Amino acid sequence: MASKRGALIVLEGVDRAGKTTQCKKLVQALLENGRPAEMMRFPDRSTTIGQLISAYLEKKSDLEDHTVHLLFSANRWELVPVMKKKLEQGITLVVDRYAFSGVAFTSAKPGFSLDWCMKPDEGLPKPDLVMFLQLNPAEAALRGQFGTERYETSAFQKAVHERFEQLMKDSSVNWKVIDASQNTEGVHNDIRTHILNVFNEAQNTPLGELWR
Ligand code: Z5A
Repeated sequence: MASKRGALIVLEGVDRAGKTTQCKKLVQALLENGRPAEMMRFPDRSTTIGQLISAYLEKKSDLEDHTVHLLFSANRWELVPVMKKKLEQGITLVVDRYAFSGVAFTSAKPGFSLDWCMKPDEGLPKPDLVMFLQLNPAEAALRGQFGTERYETSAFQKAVHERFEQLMKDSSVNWKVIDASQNTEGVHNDIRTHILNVFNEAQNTPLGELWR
């Protein structure tokens, strides 16, 4: 009998919503419960493509907007074989940002439609669950000043948030909204209630294709 696949769980949200904190906590909790799990993050700055993206985000280089969008997508596609292998091995992947960030950030720039932005990521492994960590800008500001990377301004983050709201209307994706203004444990507990059903579903259904 084929082994049961792992679940693909994505955490999304605006800047400082706590995605990285919660991805780490979730992986730790899953491991403690005896469930094989690993964290991934996008962009993955360790690859050759990821290094181009990293230099762009750090404002060490400039890239044309369509080009950088395609690089972010390519950075996901280059990791698809690794993701599929791990999922087939029964490892659950907890992913810090995915194609939804790709679409939300580029489509917040002038002249980009959601449709155009979604195309390059069509067919990626479809997450079994996407949790959006909801945090308003005033609460995010309490968590510290913006850093120095590209996109870290309040006007741009507001536009990104609006694009996420549009993406969340798509019922083909299993979205859950989490109140990220709670303390770290409170957010973690909410996340854990949402993942209860995901494993059964993942084990009984093949991995889907995003936006297809
Ligand atoms: N981008 C793109 O344009 N296209 C794409 O396809 C993709 C991404 C995938 C990557 O940034 C940038 O690339 C990002 C989107 C764009 N640009 N922006 N903005 P990154 O992934 O390297 O870094 P980040 O995602 O921007 O990190 P973040 O959003 O700033 O942080 P976070 O992961 O959501 O939060 P955190 O690191 O867990 O916590 C932030 C702080 O809040 C920290 O001090 C914590 O201790 C604190 N924190 C966390 N949780 C709480 C709670 N519950 N209460 C109080 N304080 C908390």
